[in-house]
Amino acid sequence: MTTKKHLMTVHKHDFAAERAATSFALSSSVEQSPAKEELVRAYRTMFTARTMDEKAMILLKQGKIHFHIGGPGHEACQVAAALALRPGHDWAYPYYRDLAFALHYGSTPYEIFLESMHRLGGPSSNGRQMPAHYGDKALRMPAQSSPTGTQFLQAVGTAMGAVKEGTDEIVYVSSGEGATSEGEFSEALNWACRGRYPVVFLIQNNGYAISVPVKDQIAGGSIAELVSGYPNLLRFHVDGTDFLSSYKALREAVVHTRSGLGPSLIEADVVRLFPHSSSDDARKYLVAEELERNRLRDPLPKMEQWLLEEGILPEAELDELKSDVRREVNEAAERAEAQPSPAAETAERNVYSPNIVVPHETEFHPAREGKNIVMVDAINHALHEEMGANPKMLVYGEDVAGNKGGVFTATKGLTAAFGESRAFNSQLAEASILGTAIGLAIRGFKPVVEIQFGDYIWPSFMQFKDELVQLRYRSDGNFSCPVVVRVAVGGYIRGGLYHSQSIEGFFAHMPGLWIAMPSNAADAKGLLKTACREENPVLFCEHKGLYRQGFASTPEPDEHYLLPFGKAKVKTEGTDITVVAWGMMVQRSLEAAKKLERKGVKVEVIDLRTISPWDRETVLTSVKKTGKVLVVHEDTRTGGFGGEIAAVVAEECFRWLDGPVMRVAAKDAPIPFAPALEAAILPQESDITAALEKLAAF
Ligand SMILES: Cc1ncc(C[n+]2csc(CCOP(=O)(O)OP(=O)(O)O)c2C)c(N)n1
Repeated sequence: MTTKKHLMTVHKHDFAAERAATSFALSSSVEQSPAKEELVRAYRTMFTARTMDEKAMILLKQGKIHFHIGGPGHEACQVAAALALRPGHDWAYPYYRDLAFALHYGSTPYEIFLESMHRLGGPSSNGRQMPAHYGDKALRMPAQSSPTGTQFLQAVGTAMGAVKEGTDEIVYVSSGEGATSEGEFSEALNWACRGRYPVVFLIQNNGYAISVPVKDQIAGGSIAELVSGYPNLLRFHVDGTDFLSSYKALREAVVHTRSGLGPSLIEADVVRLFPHSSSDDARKYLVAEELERNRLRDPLPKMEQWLLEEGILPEAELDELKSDVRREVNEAAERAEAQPSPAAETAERNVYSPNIVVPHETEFHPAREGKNIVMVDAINHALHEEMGANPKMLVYGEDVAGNKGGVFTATKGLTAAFGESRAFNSQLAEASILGTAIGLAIRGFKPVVEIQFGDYIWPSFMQFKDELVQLRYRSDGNFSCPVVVRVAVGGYIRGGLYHSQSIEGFFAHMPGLWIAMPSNAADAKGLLKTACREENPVLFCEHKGLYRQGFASTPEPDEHYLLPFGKAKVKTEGTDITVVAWGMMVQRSLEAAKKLERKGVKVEVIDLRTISPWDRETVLTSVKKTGKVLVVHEDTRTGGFGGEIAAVVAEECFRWLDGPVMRVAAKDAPIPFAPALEAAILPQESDITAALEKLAAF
């Protein structure tokens, strides 16, 4: 074998020169020192945070709180960040160690103790989230979750929204150095740098992610160095235990980012003076000398010393401040403890929005006479109409923009009609699509995004499960993100293992999410228009085998036609057996029903239309009439949504049943490419007919 010479010229990037030009050195153009009273206020917050962390450990021992994750050692850079921002104008996505940030940004010790003690009235979660997950609507601080790293893309989405609205708001997002190893961090930086979006990333490097040292986490040991190749990114690497250095960097970053020049990243070297959390014992992985070294870098005595030396805070005033803060913290804890915890009856509140925007089907008027429309065009028209009606609606995803209009043309013409700011391409990253959409929706946009294939939705799974469907719940209704995710699903198109999957069963397992799966053009249009108006997040499954299918084409409903979620359609009435189906399986079931009809068996076929919520009433009423039921779905049998329907029918209709509750579904296998193999795995009309014959015989 001959060794090929490298044919590519590697472009050498002069990192050293670029670094000198764009970062690390602080410019003198920005006012760099806060006023004296600001310095005292900053110290007061740092001391308050520390006192609260210590108090939390006492409350923990007393059994009054059950978990604590504190920020001792991180206070200086956090307060510096809050001081540099404009609370209530800017947006903040703090992380669990950001107690000092939250306090200086406007949260009070009382409010934070309410959350630590899961009491009513906390501004973040009303007793739903664990302690140290900050949030407050008035402060534009979305109630935080626990996954390390999901906050980055949401922050980028919120920043995109600021640019779209032409404001000078910026978005603060923070994490430890460990969280930067999550892929979403790189996706967020890429997106923020591509669009010069106003995000300030504060990475607080305390040397450890629980027990994992930086050397096992970050190539080269510094995240500010590692990201040096990103264009438009202003970077700083500072001593985060030093308030003034931190403030100078944060202030310059904020001024730069607010002026529209692009995002900034500050790596603040800090120390973690407590174990990772109250469940951790740092002595298992930190030697005594290191603990001592960390103690010597404690930001609090450093700041205190400096304030004394500079004569900014004389000793007597310092002592008074400290006793004041201690009293304030103790009182706040006592007041919080006296508040009630949420009642059990409220446990299911705000899983879904209580407000149903489209409760009934509107009258069907055809858009034009005598012509059918295929499903993909009906979807396209729904998007056009809804974007026209709602200036806050955005459409984006992979390949959706311009003349291409998506790989299935569902978004054709949207960029031409509504401009690049409202219909645009995303980067090829599904978590990015979801994460940014959440950040946009939080600030009032209506993102209707596209995931190209259900088979590739999985990188966005954590944004779905832990964020999209839980924000309303975890903030007890204070925040929501009613994003619509359109996704092409399903098989029978010779798409092989990775262009054929059915996904609704996985997503049906997510309380908080609505799921649609229409079987024809008119339903697709009516349901998608509803999805664009509703307040719950929606997964809109579009069967790509139906996009241009003749039997799924229908007269096009006009722009006023809306179909509610949770209302099934009885496609053919019958008295002997009920079939429950959705998506591609509706047509197959109707064909099978015709065959049975010829044999004198009257089959009632129900098109479920939406999986979540699903129309129990129509299904149960039908089964009580027929006494027999067959659930048909394209997804694999085990764990498919049919199991859920079967279980409910068994529970609710036991007395009416004259035969076993049966299912037809795909075999428990991937979907192969070769025609004979594909046909052997996916359910066929003959399988449905056979199952109906079996049921009829009971
Ligand atoms: C996605 C995800 N994986 C794992 C965890 C468990 N976890 C919580 S905090 C943490 C370490 C984070 O370290 P770092 O980002 O450096 O922040 P630090 O806690 O050191 O301030 C881990 C692994 C999580 N919350 N989310």
